Amino acid sequence: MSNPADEIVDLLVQAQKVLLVTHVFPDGDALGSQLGLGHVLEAMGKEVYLYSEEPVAHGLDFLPCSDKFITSLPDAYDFDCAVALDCGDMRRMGTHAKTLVEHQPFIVIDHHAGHQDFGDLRWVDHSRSSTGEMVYDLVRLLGGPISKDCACCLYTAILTDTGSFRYESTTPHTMRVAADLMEYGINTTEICGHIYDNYTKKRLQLLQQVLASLQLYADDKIAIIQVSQALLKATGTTGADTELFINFPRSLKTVKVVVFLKETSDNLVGVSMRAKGEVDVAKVARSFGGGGHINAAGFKMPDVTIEELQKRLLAELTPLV
Ligand SMILES: [Mn+2]
Repeated sequence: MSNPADEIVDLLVQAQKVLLVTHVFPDGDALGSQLGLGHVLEAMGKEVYLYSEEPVAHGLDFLPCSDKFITSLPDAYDFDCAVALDCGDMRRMGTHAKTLVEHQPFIVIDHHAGHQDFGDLRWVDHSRSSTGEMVYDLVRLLGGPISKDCACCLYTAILTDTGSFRYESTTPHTMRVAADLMEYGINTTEICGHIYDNYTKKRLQLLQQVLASLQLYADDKIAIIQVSQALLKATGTTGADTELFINFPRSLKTVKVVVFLKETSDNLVGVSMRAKGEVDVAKVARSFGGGGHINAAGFKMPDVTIEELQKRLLAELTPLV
């Protein structure tokens, strides 16, 4: 069987007009991969369209060309190929997922465990730290030029999806790719500053309140935090401001699982889970209709209160820790 990465390279070399998409509420890996590949394809003389349902959120708008995204699909839908990056599930592409995936050929590059197959040509590797790491290897095969801007995007993708090279998915290859990207003259301290030390006062005050909601169970092995719409309103923040908050309870020595319960504006409760070691939170997320990685997963549930859902989750999680 031929390597899907080689087949993707063949398609991209031939293509002139390329559409790049990712998942809704895109994170560093999603946007970094999309932009990183976009920079290379553009340098190869191709016409590149970067699609995202929403404009790039504050915090990731330092990424070079993050202002180039289109938020609606062009009328003339005549791309030579479309590529979905970091999308574990077709539905995660958002409102226009069905239209998007009808495009042929539709290429998928992803590293999510429990990836739901879609598209025509898939390169899915669960062992990879990030889609950014895969895009780097693809770009090497493609032989396209890596600019400093491209290196910044791919480095950000890898940095954010590995929790700053701390998660188990970080391999020697991940570090070599990061080292190679540093050779292009990117300022990694500055990138870390953009990612980690870029809070607004409102956001820090929101964190203060969210951490005040901390509850510990099962001999301090399960930590639960939550945020309500009322709290977002009171602090003048949005759901996007809670990004990475889940990592704070993770710092507790005894903790094995962190649950973050988020009341969303559309009357759903969003749940993010992070685990250390052997606890498989993706399995738990799947039993609630969601998905993710073994130690980073989530789901959304309608018609339920935070309290009810917390009770049900504790029943599932307690035997696992
Ligand atoms: Mn990712």
